[in-house]
Amino acid sequence: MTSIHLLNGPNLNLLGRREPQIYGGDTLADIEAMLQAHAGQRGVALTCRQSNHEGELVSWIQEAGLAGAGVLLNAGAYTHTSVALRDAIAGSGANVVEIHLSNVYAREEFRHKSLIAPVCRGVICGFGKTGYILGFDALVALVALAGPPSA
Ligand code: CA2
Repeated sequence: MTSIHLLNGPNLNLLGRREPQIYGGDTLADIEAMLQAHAGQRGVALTCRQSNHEGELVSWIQEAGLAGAGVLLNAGAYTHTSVALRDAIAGSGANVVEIHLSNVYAREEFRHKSLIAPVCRGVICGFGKTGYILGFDALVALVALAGPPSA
């Protein structure tokens, strides 16, 4: 069975409580429930996790790679700063799709640079929670086409 791990990074546990004009009004639990329903319809196993800690995200990326799972990753602000996440993605062998709720290119300049994008299979941003569905479908297609990732 195809397996996808949804990993959300720092502060995304606050979704729905502040800045709805940027990130929408849904909570992270709402988004995870939406994606679980979608995964169920497609017969895909989905694991959802969130952490504010860089090292925990690194461990989860490694774990997904070892399990042969695809990773849907909203790394939050670590997107713009984390060499550790970049190295974890590059070293994991996992297919990783980077997603963002907001259009980071329409925001502050420091959000225009992603350290992880070059080692991800693709990037989706600016579509709000719909981006999670788009990224999920892209990952499922990638995993189906590619077969198991190389060790
Ligand atoms: O647009 C995205 O999904 C981001 O990954 C969100 C990050 C931001 O640092 C990235 O540049 C783009 C921030 C997530 C913070 O989420 C909050 C939600 C509600 C209240 C406060 C923060």
